[in-house]
Amino acid sequence: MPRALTYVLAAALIAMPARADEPVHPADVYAQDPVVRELLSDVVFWANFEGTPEPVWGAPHVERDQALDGEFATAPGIVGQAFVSEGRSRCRYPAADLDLTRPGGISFWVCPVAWDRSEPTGIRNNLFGTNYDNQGYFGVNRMAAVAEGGRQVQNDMLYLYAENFPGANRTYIQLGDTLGPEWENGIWHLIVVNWKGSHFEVSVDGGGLKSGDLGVAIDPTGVSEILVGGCQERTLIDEFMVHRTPLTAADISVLCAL
Ligand SMILES: [Ca+2]
Repeated sequence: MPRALTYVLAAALIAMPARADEPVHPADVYAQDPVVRELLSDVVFWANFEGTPEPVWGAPHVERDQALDGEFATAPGIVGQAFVSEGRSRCRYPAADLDLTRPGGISFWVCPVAWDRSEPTGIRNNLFGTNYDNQGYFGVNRMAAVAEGGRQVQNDMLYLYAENFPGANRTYIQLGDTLGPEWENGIWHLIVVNWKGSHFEVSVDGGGLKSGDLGVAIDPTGVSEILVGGCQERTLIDEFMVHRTPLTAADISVLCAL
C-alpha cells in the first residue's frame, strides 16, 4: 500500500466520527503529507461517504433526507467507505460552494461494479452533474454502447457535457472514443473537471487535460445543486471534492498517487 494512502487511511479512521456538526477539512486529514496538504488547502466542499451522504466540509445544514435521492449504501472505497450508486440513487448538495464565476475544479473517484459491457445497452450512468433552474448545467456521464437495427451506432463512452448555458455552444468533451479495458469492473479511476472563464477541462487518471469551450463566459445563474451519482448500474463514487482553483497536471498527479 502506498505510504501516502496509509497516512490517509489512518487519518480518515480518526476523522470518521465527524459529521456536519463537527466539520473536518481534508487538508487536516491529509496533514501527514505536506504536498497533499498544500493541494487540498483550497478544497471548499468534501463528501467522503463515511456512512452518510452528508458532506464533512462545506454545504452546511444539509440533512440526510435532503441530501439523497433513493437508497444510501456504502462499500469499501478508495479511502474508507464509498457511495454505492445504482437504480439512479444520488447525493445532492446546494451549489453555493460551486462558484462558477471564478475558476475552480472538481475531483472524485469512480469504480464501476456492474457495468454491462458485453453488448449495446444504451444505459446511462450519471457520475456527477449540476442541477439547474432552466439554465446551464454540466456533468460527467458514462453512455453504454447503443445499437439500432442490430448495428452498433455508438461506442461505450465517457464524456463531459455542458448544455443550456445562455448564449453558449453546447459542449461535449469525449474522453476517448470508447472505454478501454482499464474500465473493467472493479478498477478505480480519478476524474477531474476544471472550469476557467468559458472553458471546461477534464482529466481521467492523470491523463492530459481535454478541453471544450462554451464560447461565452460560464454563467452560474441557475446552477442550484451538485449531484453525485445517478447511475443505473452499480457504481462506487468516493472522495468528492470541489476545489477553489483549477487543478494543474502536477496537482492531479499528486491525487493519482494517493
Ligand atoms: Ca471515502
